[in-house]
Amino acid sequence: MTADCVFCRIINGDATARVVLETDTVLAFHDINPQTPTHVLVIPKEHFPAVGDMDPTTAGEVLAAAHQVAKAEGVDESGYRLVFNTGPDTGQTVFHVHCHVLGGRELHWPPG
Ligand code: D5M
Repeated sequence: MTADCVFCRIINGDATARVVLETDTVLAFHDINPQTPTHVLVIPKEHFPAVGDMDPTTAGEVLAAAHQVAKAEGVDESGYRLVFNTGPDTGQTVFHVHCHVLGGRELHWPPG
């Protein structure tokens, strides 16, 4: 728990979110500023600043949950994209690692 972290506040119930999935170790909720019809964030409940800080077990749990979210949101067959913005070049704004689950429309490649 990091006091000034918005995602830690969601985990602790001190801030609200539209939760999609919760396990003992992971929480998934709708992004406040959706970029695609499906835009859900999957986060570990433990505070890690970025993807490289997670241990492999936690990283695996986040990925498994992301796929479960895609199924629950009905985009697992049409397709979805998982994104971990990491560092200044990506515009990462929240330094509690989060996996963006993006889908529900055709996504361009390469990304902007
Ligand atoms: O993206 C951080 C993402 O987190 C961005 O898409 C907005 C989202 N966000 C920020 N605050 C909230 C709350 N309170 N609820 C839901 N979603 C939120 P990044 O990868 O760091 O650029």
